[in-house]
Amino acid sequence: MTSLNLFYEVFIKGLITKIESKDYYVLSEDKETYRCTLRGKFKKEYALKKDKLFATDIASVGDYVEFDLNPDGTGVIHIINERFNYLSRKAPKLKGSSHRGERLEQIIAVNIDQVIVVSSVHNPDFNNRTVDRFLVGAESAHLDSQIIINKSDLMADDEIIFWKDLYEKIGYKVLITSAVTNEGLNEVKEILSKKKSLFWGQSGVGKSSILNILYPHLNLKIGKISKYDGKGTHTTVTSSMIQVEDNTFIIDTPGLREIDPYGIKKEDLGHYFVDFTDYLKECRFNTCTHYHEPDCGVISAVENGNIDEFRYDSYLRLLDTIEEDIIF
Ligand SMILES: Nc1nc2c(ncn2[C@@H]2O[C@H](COP(=O)(O)OP(=O)(O)O)[C@@H](O)[C@H]2O)c(=O)[nH]1
Ligand SMILES: [Mg+2]
Ligand SMILES: [Zn+2]
Repeated sequence: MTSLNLFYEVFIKGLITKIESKDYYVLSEDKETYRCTLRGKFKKEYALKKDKLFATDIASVGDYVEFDLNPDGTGVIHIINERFNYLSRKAPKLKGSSHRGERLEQIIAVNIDQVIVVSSVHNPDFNNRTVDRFLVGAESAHLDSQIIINKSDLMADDEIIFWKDLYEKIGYKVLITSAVTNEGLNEVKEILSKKKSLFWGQSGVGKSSILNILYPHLNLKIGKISKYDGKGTHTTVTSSMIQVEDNTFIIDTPGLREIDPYGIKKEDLGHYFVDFTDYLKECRFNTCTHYHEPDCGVISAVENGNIDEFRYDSYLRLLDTIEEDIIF
């Protein structure tokens, strides 16, 4: 007897929102979260190239996937869709060794609509270099970013306005906020609406406080410094995506206090300072690093006030880090 083996596979579509060890939490279109594992072929791919891959290369927070269900209600991911963008950083060194294998780039999250760089005016003090570092990370991933300057209740207005003007002149939207007086929070909610936003900023600037006021049901812990667990293992840097409203997601990155943008070459760094771009074509050398070279358009622009000195100072600091850390 012949039997026709009709092979129907009905997959459920969803979004990876959290990863814990080998468990992938997938939010389906019907708003249920399923605990899933990766199908064997993905696991094999990972096992074979373990020294060259991070698990997040294969499946990361923000990936759109398709899975089917086991009888016990858990799922198995069969399809991982192509990513339209990703944010990565230079992987931390493992204890007592060099970087893991040859793989230096570690993916933090994928399919992101915008980066929200969160800073504060005091406690911790506003640090323009840190803000610039985050902006460069976002620019190098071709992601839009906006800036929040929080704790406005702790500082006189003129100092805050100085920084707001500086960044708005460059082209970034800047929101001044306070989780104490609620200044600016409605505007924050508006820019987050219907998007996937990655919240990026030092510990203590007020990210959780702002989110708790906007979305009280989140009940995030305040004042908890999400510590790197000290072991320096790569698994500690797991980001997670929280659905705060329909189609509105926040990507939280605990433990990711600082970022080392990955793979930026010295001669490319200037391209990620958006206020430099008009002047780059005036450099005599196309490999100009805008540091010591003659006939540099950027240096001229700093000298005649078209590029802000604070930004140029940040640029030089970052250029230094690249020289020390990245081996070509
Ligand atoms: N004065 C003041 N304190 C704030 C503000 N936002 C947060 N804080 C305080 O700053 C500390 C760190 O806040 P938290 O939201 O945990 O920061 P996170 O690490 O960025 O998530 C807590 O003690 C908060 O109460 C603000 O706008 N003004
Ligand atoms: Mg927090
Ligand atoms: Zn130059």
